[in-house]
Amino acid sequence: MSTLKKLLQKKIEEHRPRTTKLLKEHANKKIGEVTIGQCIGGARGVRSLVTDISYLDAEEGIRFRNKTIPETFALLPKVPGSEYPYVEGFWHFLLTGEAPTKEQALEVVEDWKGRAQVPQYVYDLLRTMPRDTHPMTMFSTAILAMQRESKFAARYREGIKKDMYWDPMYEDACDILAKLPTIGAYIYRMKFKGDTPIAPDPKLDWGGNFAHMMGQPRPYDDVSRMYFILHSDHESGNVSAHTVHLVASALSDAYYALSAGINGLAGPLHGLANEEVLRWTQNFMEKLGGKEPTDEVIKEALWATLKSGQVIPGYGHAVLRKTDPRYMAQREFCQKNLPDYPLFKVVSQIFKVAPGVLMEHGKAKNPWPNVDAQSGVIQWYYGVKEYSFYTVLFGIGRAIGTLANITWDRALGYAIERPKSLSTSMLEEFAEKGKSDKLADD
Ligand code: CMX
Repeated sequence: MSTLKKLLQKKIEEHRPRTTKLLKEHANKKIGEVTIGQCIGGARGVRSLVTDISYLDAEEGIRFRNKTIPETFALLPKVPGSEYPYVEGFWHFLLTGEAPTKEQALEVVEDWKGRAQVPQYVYDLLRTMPRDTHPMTMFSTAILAMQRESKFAARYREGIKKDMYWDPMYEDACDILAKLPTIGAYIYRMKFKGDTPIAPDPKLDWGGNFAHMMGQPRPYDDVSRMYFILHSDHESGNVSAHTVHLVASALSDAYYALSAGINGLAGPLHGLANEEVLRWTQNFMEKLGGKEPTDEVIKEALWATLKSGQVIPGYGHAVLRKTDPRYMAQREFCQKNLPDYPLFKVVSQIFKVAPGVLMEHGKAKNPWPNVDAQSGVIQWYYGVKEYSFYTVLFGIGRAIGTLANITWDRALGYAIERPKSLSTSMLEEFAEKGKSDKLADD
């Protein structure tokens, strides 16, 4: 058993009594109430999920295992010659809550290399799809197609005990993660680079290998490491994370669950917003025809978008009420590496103008930018200009957090998810009388 898996097993065994005690002794303690607004409004703020892997504070933003983004980057062993950590070490950290030593991170690097071979049928399948298929559809299909490899599904069929479910779930998670950079880069080069895939380099780490297979020189390897870590996890209630958790709660394996989560990430209100941001900004710059944009011109363009009934992509958030620290981490990267790049300047100018416009518009509860407002500009600068690919990058990152979560879901024996629905007439009764006669327990 690998060092990581042994440590994970120890952490699981230490943690289980906490969950058991909560369920046995405190199951009926209240932690919140549900309003009609929450019932109709996407369960916003309903406390009904549990994860110890990340926590999203409305003001502060995300913490991974109780560490802020800068603390996380500082804590983890760095790839030699690089300013960013091994993504493999971050996986160790997310799973166990302990920062790995360099040796422990390297053990994961080696483990994943042994699992990285993508089955030929995945390439064959991708090649049969029309070339104009969206990269997210290809990505999700590739993951789903590999379901036949699932160790969880095989062990379940054989009759594995419930307290061991986490073991094959962990194995599936590692098998999938090891392959995702190769699949992502293959889709990119098949679709956008004249069908010229680049074979992985066995000497490189996960992030470095992705950059290599994309055909991108340094420092794109650091961009990849930063990007994948920043996008990994954002609590359990966002569409992609929640979908993965929900599907896995039916004991569907990690392939089914992740593929479903990727489909949720493909929505324009979620991950696809990073594609939309670039599309919006490029259209805007094209209309300017090379002229330097003034704040006034940007304001007009933002209002035109709002008046046409569309959202300003990259702004707003269901939980956050301040600028997303993931936005800030990427902004700092841009300030250091591409301070004078015209597209970055426009994105910065939008940052100056858009919150005021959204406040005046008066609808969005959060007028500040989220992660998606800043990520595309970095890709564009380094030559990855095919913005329909950007959500695949998000998806590779998001797999890390969601797969860590479903490994723990199985370790702690979380139940199949099944919230209760009410009818509109029941809600109307609650609105009028504070209760519903149709519900026996009210
Ligand atoms: N531009 C215009 N209107 C916006 C807005 C934006 N950026 N953000 C929110 N609003 C509107 C909503 O559409 C809603 O309008 P209606 O009352 O007409 O339905 C109103 O403001 C209230 O919404 P909210 O409570 O502030 O936001 P929600 O929790 O409902 O939605 C989100 C959150 C992210 C979907 C929304 O802010 C949005 O659509 N943003 C733009 C898309 C985007 O950037 N998504 C990426 C989020 C991060 C990620 O998951 O990757």
